[in-house]
Amino acid sequence: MITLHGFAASNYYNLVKHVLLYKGISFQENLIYGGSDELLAISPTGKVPVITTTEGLNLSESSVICDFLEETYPTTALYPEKASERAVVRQIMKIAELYFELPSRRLIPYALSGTDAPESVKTEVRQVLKNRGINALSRLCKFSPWIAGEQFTMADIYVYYVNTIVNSFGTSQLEWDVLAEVPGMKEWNNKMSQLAITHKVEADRLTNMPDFIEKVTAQIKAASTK
Ligand SMILES: N[C@@H](CCC(=O)N[C@@H](CS)C(=O)NCC(=O)O)C(=O)O
Repeated sequence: MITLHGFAASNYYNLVKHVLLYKGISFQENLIYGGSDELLAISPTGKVPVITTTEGLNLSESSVICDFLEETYPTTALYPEKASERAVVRQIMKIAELYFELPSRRLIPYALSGTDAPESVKTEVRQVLKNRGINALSRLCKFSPWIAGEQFTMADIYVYYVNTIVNSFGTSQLEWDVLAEVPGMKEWNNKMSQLAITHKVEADRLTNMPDFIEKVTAQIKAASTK
């Protein structure tokens, strides 16, 4: 059986979990946080998520895990059959990661420590979100009804969990409803949030949150006393 290592407060962890649940793959979860030797033994970057496959291979990087799961469990396909259409799905995922997720992540330390990000950081983040993320996703996404068109794909799952970071940290630190800038995205996001699997993943996230916050607060305290 596959083991999914990580913690449910992580959006990357949750997107892989959503894929596992969607495909009906049996898996068990192993709660593990960043910074532990146990994690470094299975994840070269010390980040989650990691899966241990049925052959005992440890694999990290969420998009790589998504591809592995698709190739190993092709039924209930999450990529289109045509190579060009698959590439478009991956293009949406990559752009969302680079220009939505990563700039928004820069705001996480400020939000978690209850401080306001410096104006210079906010300006940079706003620029990447607008000039790259919003503009590119507005051109690429179809929302008819799914993000890449008629078929529900990996990009629907991937971008939904990217958006949890954009929504939580972009919106709070920048006071800006970023998703509203991409025509059709808010309605689609809302539809995604109502799926049964999303509800299950979200319930587990809420259960893990207090433990996660305790860990992060302890880390922030330890770093400030060094
Ligand atoms: N590019 C990685 C990013 C994973 C990532 O940033 N994970 C965070 C949790 S959301 C993490 O493990 N943080 C712990 C740390 O950096 O020590 C992926 O796609 O899986």
